[in-house]
Amino acid sequence: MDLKYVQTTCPYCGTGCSFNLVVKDGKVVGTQPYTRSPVNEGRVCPKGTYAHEFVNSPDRLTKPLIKKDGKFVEATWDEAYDLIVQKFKSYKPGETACLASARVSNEENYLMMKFARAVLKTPHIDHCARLCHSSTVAGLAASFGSGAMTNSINDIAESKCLFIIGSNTFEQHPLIGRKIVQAKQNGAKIIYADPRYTPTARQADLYMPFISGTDVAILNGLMQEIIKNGWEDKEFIEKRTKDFEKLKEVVMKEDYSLENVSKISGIPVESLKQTAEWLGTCKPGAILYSMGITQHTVGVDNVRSVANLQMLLGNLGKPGAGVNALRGQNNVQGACDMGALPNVYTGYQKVTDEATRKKFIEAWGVDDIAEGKVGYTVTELINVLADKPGEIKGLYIMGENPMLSDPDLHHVEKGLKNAEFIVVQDIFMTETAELADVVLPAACFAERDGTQTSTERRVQRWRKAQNPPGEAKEDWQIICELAARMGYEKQFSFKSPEEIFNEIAAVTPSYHGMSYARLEKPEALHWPCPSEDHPGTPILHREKFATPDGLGIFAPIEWKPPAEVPDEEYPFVLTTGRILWHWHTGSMTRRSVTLDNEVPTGWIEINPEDAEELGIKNNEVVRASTRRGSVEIPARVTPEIIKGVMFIPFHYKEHPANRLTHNALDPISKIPEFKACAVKVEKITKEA
Ligand SMILES: Nc1nc2c(c(=O)[nH]1)N[C@H]1C(S)=C(S)[C@@H](COP(=O)(O)OP(=O)(O)OC[C@H]3O[C@@H](n4cnc5c(=O)[nH]c(N)nc54)[C@H](O)[C@@H]3O)O[C@H]1N2
Ligand SMILES: Nc1nc2c(c(=O)[nH]1)N[C@H]1C(S)=C(S)[C@@H](COP(=O)(O)OP(=O)(O)OC[C@H]3O[C@@H](n4cnc5c(=O)[nH]c(N)nc54)[C@H](O)[C@@H]3O)O[C@H]1N2
Ligand code: SF4
Ligand SMILES: [Mo]
Repeated sequence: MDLKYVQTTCPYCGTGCSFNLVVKDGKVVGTQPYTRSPVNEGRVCPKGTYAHEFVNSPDRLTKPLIKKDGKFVEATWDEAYDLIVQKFKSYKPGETACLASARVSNEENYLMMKFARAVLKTPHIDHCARLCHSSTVAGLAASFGSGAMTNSINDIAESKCLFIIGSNTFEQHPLIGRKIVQAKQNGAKIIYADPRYTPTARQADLYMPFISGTDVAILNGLMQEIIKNGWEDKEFIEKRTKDFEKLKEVVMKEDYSLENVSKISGIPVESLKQTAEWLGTCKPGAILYSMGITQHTVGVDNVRSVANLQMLLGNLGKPGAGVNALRGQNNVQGACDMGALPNVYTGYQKVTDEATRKKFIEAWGVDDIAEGKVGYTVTELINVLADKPGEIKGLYIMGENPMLSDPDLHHVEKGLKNAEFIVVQDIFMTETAELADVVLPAACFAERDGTQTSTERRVQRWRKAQNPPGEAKEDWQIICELAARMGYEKQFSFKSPEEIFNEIAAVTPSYHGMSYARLEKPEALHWPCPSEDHPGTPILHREKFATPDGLGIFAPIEWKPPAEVPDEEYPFVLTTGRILWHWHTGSMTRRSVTLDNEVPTGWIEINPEDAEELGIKNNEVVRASTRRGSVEIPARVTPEIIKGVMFIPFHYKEHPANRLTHNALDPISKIPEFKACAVKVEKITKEA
């Protein structure tokens, strides 16, 4: 028997834990702790423990598939490539769009970005960060000049006060949850605000349930109370920030008195007072947030309010402090860093800057690339496909499943069906792949080398443990082979992920000093790492912010309700999200026997008082409807959700939450309002 251990990083969440894959006779059969990673020190959550289970699933795609007369038939790679090239060559620049993937490596996202801009010459490239932290990227860039998590994961344990709002850290970033426990053991106060009493709430010294969509009001109220008590950091405000007076004008309004905020949010005045006092007097303090803050039509406003609060308290640029936006997918930070976004090249270099465009034309050795305009975001792309048929004709989707993950699935389906030609590159036959014309079988994380960048900007290695199944190929190889057939062999002549990484480092200032050799050590490197002798940067904004004048910018923000609020017909707020055991659209975790056995079906959480009014019992199958559609789904009647709000996890294709959600977008970040829309719930009366 041949047994080996291959160290790699987890393919699930942005925490970036490491573990060993156990390889027996050439096949991945299990995981074992890798104790030298400073992130998780050998510990992992259940998804990490069972990350091997989907790898050799019998459902893996093993051959290219071409749809003929509505049915998929197996094809050779040559046949698949020929068809794709013939179609893609027939479209004008801008008639195609690419979706990159937070599931694949930096190298592969970089190549997808290069393929879109240099080969297809389209400005339309984006990925699921749009649905996730686009509000963070836009909001923090406006406040601090840079849109990433400011501090490191280990740093969280040093905090004296943790304010967690809109992040269910213990289920969604479990090994960051461990740092919360460590901070608590070190005497930190833990404050948790969330409409649901989640496993994270159980760790809190103070838990504040509230109505979804009232975050700005809460944050403004807290700032008013802090200023009234003189708890603001006057020196920090004076030396490091500007526009404080503008902030004050808004937050000191009567609208944001604790009494008014209590009425809007449902949080008792006493809890708000206690929170303000702990925030104001227990320093340094850190904020942890995630989708509860970002996924709103006011997502950018929410993020800027969080930034306001931390600047007010002087909680930036030092250990134990920070605005810690917990990035979701394993490599969503990296996919953004690689420029798989419609407005930037790698390292957030703007596409509208002509000098930057020239730099990439030269670096890539091409005559021309996509014009220097901002392309469509994922959410706009779906709207264009649905409402202006013919404008976008060809789609290349790598490692995303919008037919379950995008808002308002009827609308998504209409859009995708309007596309003339769709290529999906995935490891499984997904709901989206079903609508494709060509499906390309990809290798998974365990089957390739590469790098991924975690939420704390730490760039870490993936290492190949087994060969891909059947004829599946690594994503980077597929893109290179396709580009070569499109006439760009020279520009895509990479022989290994390391060669691609070296090109990334050359064109990206924040990755400039990185190489595979330097990433070998267990702690790897945090960007920015501008030169070969630079140690990397775990904490941002130490001396100054990344804005042109180095000052952080306060933004006066007024509270606005969600785009759709409850009324007589749809009397409750629907919010959606995740659970510990499953991952998004379930393509991987629902094929993981252990994980799927834990929680094999979805539900809608309903407060007991609401359930009683509706005459609904625990476990009864009910109909939940919004203006977009209906699902039949078991009710979970529980006091763990605030009255007036209901929650559905979006993992289950049997009762897809996104048939109900709303495609209303934040005007700046274009993120949809996954966290609040109006819903009604009815008993299903059996017909006689
Ligand atoms: N197990 C597991 N872990 C994951 C994922 C997964 O699918 N499964 N996905 C990963 C990804 S991509 C991401 S982005 C992260 C997301 O991580 P989180 O943001 O922590 O997860 P969510 O469940 O989407 O939402 C977090 C919380 O927001 C609360 N919430 C609802 N409405 C509001 C509101 O209006 N305001 C506030 N402040 N809070 C509200 C919800 O009750 C929920 O507890 O998780 C990552 N980790
Ligand atoms: N209602 C509601 N909807 C939401 C959210 C919410 O909170 N509520 N959250 C949103 C957020 S934050 C996110 S990030 C999105 C996630 O949305 P998606 O990214 O669309 O969801 P995933 O299920 O993670 O899809 C990833 C796909 O990549 C495939 N894959 C995995 N590994 C590889 C690989 O190595 N190569 C290739 N080619 N494919 C691979 C998987 O099989 C899967 O089909 O969902 C969003 N949708
Ligand atoms: S916390 Fe995240 S990175 Fe760590 S093992 Fe769990 S899913 Fe993987
Ligand atoms: Mo996400």
